Amino acid sequence: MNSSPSLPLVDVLNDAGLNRQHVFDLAALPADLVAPLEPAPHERQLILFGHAGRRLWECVQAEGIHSAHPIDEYSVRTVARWLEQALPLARSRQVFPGAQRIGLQRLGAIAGWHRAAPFMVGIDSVWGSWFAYRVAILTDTTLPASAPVDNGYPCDSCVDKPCITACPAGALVSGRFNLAACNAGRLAADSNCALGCLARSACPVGAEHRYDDSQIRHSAAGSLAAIRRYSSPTPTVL
Ligand code: B12
Ligand code: SF4
Ligand code: SF4
Repeated sequence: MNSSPSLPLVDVLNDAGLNRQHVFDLAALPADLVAPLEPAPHERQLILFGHAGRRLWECVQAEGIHSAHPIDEYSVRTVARWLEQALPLARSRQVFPGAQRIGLQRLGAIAGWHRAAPFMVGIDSVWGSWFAYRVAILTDTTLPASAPVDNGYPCDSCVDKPCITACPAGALVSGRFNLAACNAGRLAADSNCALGCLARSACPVGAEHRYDDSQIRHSAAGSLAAIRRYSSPTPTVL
């Protein structure tokens, strides 16, 4: 359902909550997706690690990480540990999280993980929208490339589409996601979705995998801060 059978010691990743993995041959990916990563000649594959469901956040909490980006810190550390055990001879370079802009949802679409819900987060019939992309590395490995998964796409057969009516900003009503309306809705002083997308939570698919409230607030706070930076009339100097 998630795991790439081509990865050694995949249970280590699954147990750690990084329970979605996909191995891509760089040569088979669209050139414009790969180019920003500037692969070196020896870098032949991209391995993408994601999480689905609640396990990852439980592990982050259990490790008591209190940095500004606890999920990234945990995920990067976990992949590094896994690489040492599973592929000790591999040369690898982390490209996400990182400075490069990488189209994670495009990679997800190729892996069979991503088709967009009306609120633009990827969704499938197993996990609902409760999954995300955590780490991507380039490697010199020659692992078997993963086959795309097909967990089904629930939105076509969803008659009532409760996500659309749950959005207080009406950002989904036109049939095309209105990012400006979403941003304005979240930035409003009386917003009730600034720290958790009500459309996402209204979707019944994969509800059993819905993140813990503290994880929802944590992730939403990150995207809210990004929206504030984009919307600020004064450029933010980092
Ligand atoms: C910038 C960004 C945002 C911006 C705006 C998005 C935009 N205009 O593109 C803001 C800050 C608003 C945002 C919000 C959120 N984001 Co965001 N975001 C990103 C980021 C960093 C870059 C997207 C991008 O521009 N890519 C560049 C293009 C070239 O890549 P692409 O894959 O080809 O482009 C796709 C996206 O741009 C997407 N898209 C277009 N418009 C919008 C609008 C929104 C709101 C989203 C989420 C996607 C989206 O469609 C494109 C084709 O698939 C990605 C991570 C990444 N590196 O991809 C996360 C990412 C898309 N976000 C993610 C999430 C979870 C969210 C939030 C739910 C976070 C939260 N808890 O609040 C909210 C969405 C709330 C909502 N719907 O109301 C996840 C989605 C996971 C999934 N299952 O698909 C990603 C992949 C991050 C991750 N590590 O997993 N996000
Ligand atoms: S409520 Fe229906 S249309 Fe909306 S995301 Fe869920 S399955 Fe898709
Ligand atoms: S964050 Fe709020 S405004 Fe944006 S899609 Fe979700 S419910 Fe609508």
